[in-house]
Amino acid sequence: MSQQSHISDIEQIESSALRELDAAGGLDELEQWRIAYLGRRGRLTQVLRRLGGLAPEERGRVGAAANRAKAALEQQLAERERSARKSQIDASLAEGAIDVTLPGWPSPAGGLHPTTQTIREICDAFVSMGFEVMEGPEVEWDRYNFEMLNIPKHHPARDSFNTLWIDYTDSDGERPMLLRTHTSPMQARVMENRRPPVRVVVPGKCYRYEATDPTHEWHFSQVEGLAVDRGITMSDLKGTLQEFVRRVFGPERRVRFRCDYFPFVEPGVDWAIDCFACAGEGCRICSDSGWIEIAGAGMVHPNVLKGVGYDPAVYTGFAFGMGVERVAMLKHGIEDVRLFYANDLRFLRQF
Ligand code: FA5
Repeated sequence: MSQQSHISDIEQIESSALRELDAAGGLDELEQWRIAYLGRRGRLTQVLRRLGGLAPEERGRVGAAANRAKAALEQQLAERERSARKSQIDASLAEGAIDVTLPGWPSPAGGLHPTTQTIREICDAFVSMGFEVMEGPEVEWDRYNFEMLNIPKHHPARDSFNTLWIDYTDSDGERPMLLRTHTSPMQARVMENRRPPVRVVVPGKCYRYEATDPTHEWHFSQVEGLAVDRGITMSDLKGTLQEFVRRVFGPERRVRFRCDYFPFVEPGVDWAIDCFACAGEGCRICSDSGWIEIAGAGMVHPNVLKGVGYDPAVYTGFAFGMGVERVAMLKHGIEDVRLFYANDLRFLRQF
């Protein structure tokens, strides 16, 4: 092929390219055109590739003609792409013009779960009475959940905690780990790590292998309270809990302390408030008793104090473990504890 025929080949490619470019419509067609002429296997690209095979004296002129054609085609393509993009934007604006009078999309705001709100309220009441707030592990050792609370292995009191054990066996063939059944293990953990005076409240989740009913869930929350110092008596316990009820429920609520047994306190009490639904008359919610128990409490047992290295002849203390959902039920008149974790937004949105 002569130098002249190479050049006329290039001119032909250029003029047919320009004709086709004129006829090309939107961005898709322009892209097809680019691939056909300027792409890796495009017609003009092939010519440029063949330049290397030409004699040096031909290569200069043919190369210059090819490069000029390529620059011209690229420039035309850029102009056409610009105007195609503009028409596309104009069309989509015309089609989806914004109507500023339409209402916006609602963006629902989340809220705190009623359990979280109640934990905060309970803790605030105790913080204002000089307690500090701490947290502890939900997966606990038998040692803290039972042993250090004066509940040795094979003690019948273990049966009152329907325990969920972790499937892990130690070298003695024992299962030493569980989902804590109450927040009381934090009594031992706190006292092990500090000297009196101690005044803490510990909110957290607890788990029991429970047959559920309107006042029993298999997982629920408690707030543990612990105060240890010289000269603390049962009156301090009663006064503190009575003041808590006054702050959180108001002065009209009736409070009942009744003897109860927990191995880690002596004496022990169950602490109840009159039933919100029947005002003490007796109904399904309070099992016809007129009272709803919200906490176990008592004076810290001397064995528990000894176990953490406190001298029970010098120090005394009180402790309580309060059911958070039960407090929320009393405050808001909720009839079934199972509503808390059923994930029904109709219930949750009310708080
Ligand atoms: C205890 O858990 C003791 N650790 C409380 C305690 C602490 C006593 C310190 C003495 C000193 P009890 O099992 O009664 O006790 O539970 C305490 C409170 O947790 C109950 O009064 C109740 O309000 C709540 N509670 C217990 N079990 C459930 C359950 N299955 N569902 C919902 N709330 C529960």
